Amino acid sequence: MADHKPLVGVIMGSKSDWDTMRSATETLTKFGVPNEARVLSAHRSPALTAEYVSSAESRGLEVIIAAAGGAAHLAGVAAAHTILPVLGVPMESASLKGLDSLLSTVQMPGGIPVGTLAIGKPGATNAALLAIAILATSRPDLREKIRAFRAEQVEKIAKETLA
Ligand code: RP5
Repeated sequence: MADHKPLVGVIMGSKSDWDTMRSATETLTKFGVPNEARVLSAHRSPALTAEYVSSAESRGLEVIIAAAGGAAHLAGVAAAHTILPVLGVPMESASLKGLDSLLSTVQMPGGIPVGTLAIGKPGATNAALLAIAILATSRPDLREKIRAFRAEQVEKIAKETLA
């Protein structure tokens, strides 16, 4: 993409989420989608989080991906501060394996939506793919890249052999 201003903001509650959330930024970058990643906590840095999300639209971001674990409020808080689509990724947690994160992220009250993906890396990757699909509604070049990616998956499966 000619313009390198970030289109997708990937935020996460802790640096400990980064190992998982790399999958989101790597996927976005693979599709040539400019992105930025930040640690922002709904609980530990609420004002910074509100400031980042409130200014996201005016800075040119079109989608926000928000990852958090445990009492995972980041995606919901982000959605409360912007009309941009917010995709939530529940992080796998040590005590409850991410079920806590999943329920905290997915159970939004009617009126403020968060599109919630799967727990952990599959969710991080799919959040990026969904963000790309959202951007692709008005970008034919991205639509072609999604088609090519889907075709690659078919080709890979078709070639599988079992010993
Ligand atoms: C959440 O608490 C973060 O998103 C992370 O998944 C979890 C644990 O954070 P750390 O204690 O590892 O910083 O806010």
